[in-house]
Amino acid sequence: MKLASIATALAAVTGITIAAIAMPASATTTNFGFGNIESGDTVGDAFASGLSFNFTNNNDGTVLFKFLNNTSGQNAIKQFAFSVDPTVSGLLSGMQLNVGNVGNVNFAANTQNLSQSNKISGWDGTTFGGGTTGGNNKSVQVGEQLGVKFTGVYDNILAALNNGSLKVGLHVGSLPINGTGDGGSDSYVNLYTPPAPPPARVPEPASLVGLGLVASGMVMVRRRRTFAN
Ligand SMILES: [Ca+2]
Ligand SMILES: [Ca+2]
Repeated sequence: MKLASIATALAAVTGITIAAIAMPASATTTNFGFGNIESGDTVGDAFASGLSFNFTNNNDGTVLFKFLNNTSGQNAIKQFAFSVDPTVSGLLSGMQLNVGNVGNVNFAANTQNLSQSNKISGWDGTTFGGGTTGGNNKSVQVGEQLGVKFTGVYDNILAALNNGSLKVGLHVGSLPINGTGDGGSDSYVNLYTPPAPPPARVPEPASLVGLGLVASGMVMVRRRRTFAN
């Protein structure tokens, strides 16, 4: 059964239209993980999988980003930073911090450079962001959340995150050093799926056969030369 007819059959049974099935972008919340910055510091690399953010469509022209720390230990998110490519410069505006925070969290706006961001491919400089107002205490510690609200169009923001024109970075402190101290820090960047490169040109079978003949011919020549010597 072809995909279209499966969808039609499904629609007949469930009453869900094909359009609804085919548009995952209409979901109201999307989650993103964070990854390590290549060639950057390694002190916090083991914690990347416990850091994430999600953003939700408030359906009133605003979106809410939530930064989550589900690592373990004393690790504390002390800074977040957005890099917005000039091609999508109007994407997010009217930033409001501390919207729906969980735990003892308080951030203030700043445009401080994200450390190690010089090693992030395509990072355009910190366009806007925020940092803790009180060291570890007001940072996003394990189990806590920071909420940041913007005016913006959800689908456009999702598209920009997915094509890398919008990037999100974190700086985390109080990371364990050699299992003894807790004064390390490291930065992270959101994970995304880079646009697929153009398909590689695959040699046709005929030319592969040709290459094979050339290669075996060269071997034969080499062998003959060996015998001649
Ligand atoms: Ca790292
Ligand atoms: Ca805290």
